[in-house]
Amino acid sequence: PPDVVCVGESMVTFLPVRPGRLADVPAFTRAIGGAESNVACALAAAGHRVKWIGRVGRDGFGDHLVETIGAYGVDVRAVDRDPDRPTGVYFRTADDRATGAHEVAYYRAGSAASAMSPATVPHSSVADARILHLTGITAALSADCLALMRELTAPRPGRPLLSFDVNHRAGLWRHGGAGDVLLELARRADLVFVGADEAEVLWGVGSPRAIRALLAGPTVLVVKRGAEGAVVFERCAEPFPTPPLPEPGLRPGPRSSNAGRAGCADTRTSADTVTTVPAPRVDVTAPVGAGDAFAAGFLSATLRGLDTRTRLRHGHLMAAAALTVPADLATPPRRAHADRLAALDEAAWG
Ligand code: KDG
Repeated sequence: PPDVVCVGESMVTFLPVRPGRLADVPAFTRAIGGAESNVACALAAAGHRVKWIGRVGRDGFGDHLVETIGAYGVDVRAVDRDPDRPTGVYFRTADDRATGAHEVAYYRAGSAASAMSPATVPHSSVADARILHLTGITAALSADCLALMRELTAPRPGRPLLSFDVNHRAGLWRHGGAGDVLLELARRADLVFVGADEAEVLWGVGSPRAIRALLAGPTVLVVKRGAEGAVVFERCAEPFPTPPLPEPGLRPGPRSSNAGRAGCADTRTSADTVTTVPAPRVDVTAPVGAGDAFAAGFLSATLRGLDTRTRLRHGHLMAAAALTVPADLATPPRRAHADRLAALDEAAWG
């Protein structure tokens, strides 16, 4: 069975050959995008068993996505092919060096993935995983996709640990509703990733403690604050209902120091443990994909049973790799290298 199942739309991404307005860019290079498959690829590269479930067209771009994501070692056998609807694509401009502004042009309305529904991704297709990873992007794609998200996030016995990245994409929510829908879904998850900036836009709260007050349900809440680092609130050192098993062939890292501490049994009333880790300083080429890489690093270290601080460090390290390339996906540091970096004193990161 897979360690992680990721469900969501993947798209062929077109990156500009030079900076400037979308109107002026003369040519684009092809890459792949899609927040959930980005997480899947990074997790597979880190040595985990991962399945990606999505829908693509029965077209060349669909072939490209399935083949490329499969080449990362992700199980793509459950990807549905739509003979009538096309694979989604999107174009982006380079970030303005001074302001970080960029343009995104999605061509995904009516895409094969927008026709995902509770019928196309039944519970049985995700039930055997240890973690189900979803993002708020899927909720914005269509009414059927929102119904799918509600179905997959509904509490039910035996549901895998639910990991949810809020991933607010303003361009997909032009008709409004993002704040309410994303809050509803995030509150149903066990583990939530959210940027302090997106929480401010969505819910008018930007401080980590205020975000935690709003999102009190999830056992683990990760608030990302860009270059300032990330803070984790957790009700219990181990977010898994059962202790994580070491991966075959993987050396276990440092174990959670406060696993089993009093209060873990009642995750709703026990006090939070708060852990903050600064981000390493990197020269940013493009932030796109960094959030997905962060989630993958954190989930990878979680699956390995590493302690909270080390989970955050692996998140930052994966994100740092993604920040230094123009595309979503970077070659992540090899596990042994990442473990050595994660063991360094944080003062050495800056
Ligand atoms: O996180 C990166 C994604 O934003 C990018 O790959 C495209 O999935 C995407 C989206 O919907 O914006």
